[in-house]
Amino acid sequence: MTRPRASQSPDSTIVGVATGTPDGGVAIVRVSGAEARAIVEPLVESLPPPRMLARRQLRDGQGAAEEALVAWMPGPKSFTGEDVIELHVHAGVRNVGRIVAALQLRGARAAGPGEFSRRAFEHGRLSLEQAEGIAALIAGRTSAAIDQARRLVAGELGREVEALRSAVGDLRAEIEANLDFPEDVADGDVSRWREELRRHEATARAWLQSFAAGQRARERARVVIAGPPNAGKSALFNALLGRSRAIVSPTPGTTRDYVEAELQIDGLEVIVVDTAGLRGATEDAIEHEGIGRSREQIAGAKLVLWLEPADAEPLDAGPPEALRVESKRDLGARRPDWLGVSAQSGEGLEELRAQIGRSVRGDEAAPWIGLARHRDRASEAATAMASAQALLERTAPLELVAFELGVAERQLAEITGRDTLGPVGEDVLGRIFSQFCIGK
Ligand SMILES: Nc1nc2c(ncn2[C@@H]2O[C@H](COP(=O)(O)OP(=O)(O)OP(=O)(O)O)[C@@H](O)[C@H]2O)c(=O)[nH]1
Ligand SMILES: [Mg+2]
Repeated sequence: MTRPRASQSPDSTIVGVATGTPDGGVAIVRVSGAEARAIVEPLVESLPPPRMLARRQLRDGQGAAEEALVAWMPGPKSFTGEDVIELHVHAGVRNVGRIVAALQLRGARAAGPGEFSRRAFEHGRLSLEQAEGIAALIAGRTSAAIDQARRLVAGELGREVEALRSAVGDLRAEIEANLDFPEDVADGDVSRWREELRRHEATARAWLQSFAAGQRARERARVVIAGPPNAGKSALFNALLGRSRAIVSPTPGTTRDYVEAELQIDGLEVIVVDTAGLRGATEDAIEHEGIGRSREQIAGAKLVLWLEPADAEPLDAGPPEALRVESKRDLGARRPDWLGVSAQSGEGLEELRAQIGRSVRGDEAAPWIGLARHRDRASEAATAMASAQALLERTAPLELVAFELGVAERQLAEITGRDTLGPVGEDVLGRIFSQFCIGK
């Protein structure tokens, strides 16, 4: 049996566990590189036909064979663009470890973080922002974050950025064609260039606006329950969660510090926060501190539920933008135009959930889907386009204008990593891919 030689070169064949921990029933061990077939085939006797999952006996050379499903995806039409083989094996750290060790013994090298995705990028199978989308998809904690990451992976951002980059590139080429005879440039051309640049800059600036909206949408909104002591805030908090998370008692001032929990409302994840009851004067230092924290929570909330109980006289109605809720409706109703709920009978809870969903949803359909790195590059590109316009305005040499447009193009090209103007720096790539997990 010939054993392929292990190598540390970037061309070497790598192995990694593609499925996450904790263990599920199945783990996928992925091998990618020119030697993939030579390394794996002897362990499974024969590879199935390309892109078909087939059952094989997998021998790791240490005892009995294990039954595995094998998929063989010859390059370049594979995830990484190289020959890829996936082994679907029984999960479990020990079992998977033995299989990986057998593959390493045959010459595969353990993949580093993000190495599969990096290879996909280097072989032109993914652009940079799509690879970042995969990392964001894996890390996504909210459904808005997942939606945005999927759009990134689908290349939506890349297409828009490429369109702008190529428009700026065309303009630069036209301006450069005039470098030798600047005196022949017509005034009409200059004003047309300025107008085009103004539009391109506006496109990039509009992205910056929606980046912010996209970011807000990715974060979980905080819904803060506030009001006077004993209003039934903790009871409502528990009722919304469907479990007894916070202490409820007839003693006013029971909740001292805020308590938060995640809640799903119509497929949206929100953080609900129960706070200490607000009252003007208190001798109690702990309660005083708790009230300070309640105010901070109210200030940071996407939505405040201001609670006053049906068995007490109306107070101050809370902050102006709050959703006013009358609690303990099973005891009567004093504020007929408030939303009435009862933690005890469940009355009004459905309506309350619906209202929370409506006010939290807002930003979710944000059109832009980029991450912070994309925002920074787009912002630099917009700045360079603004400088180019200023240079044209004061009839500066066209070389300077062309230079600024080159900067803008370069910034945009860094978003997708398409190397129209030279490859993206190793520092950029290293930072991006090191944030991936191993096996991705
Ligand atoms: N009848 C009735 N009583 C309720 C309801 N919700 C809460 N209570 C009672 O009201 C009292 C206060 O409830 P909590 O939920 O602890 O009130 P809180 O607003 O969290 O109070 P603090 O933490 O002290 O600010 C308890 O005795 C609860 O049993 C309700 O919907 N109906
Ligand atoms: Mg409480």
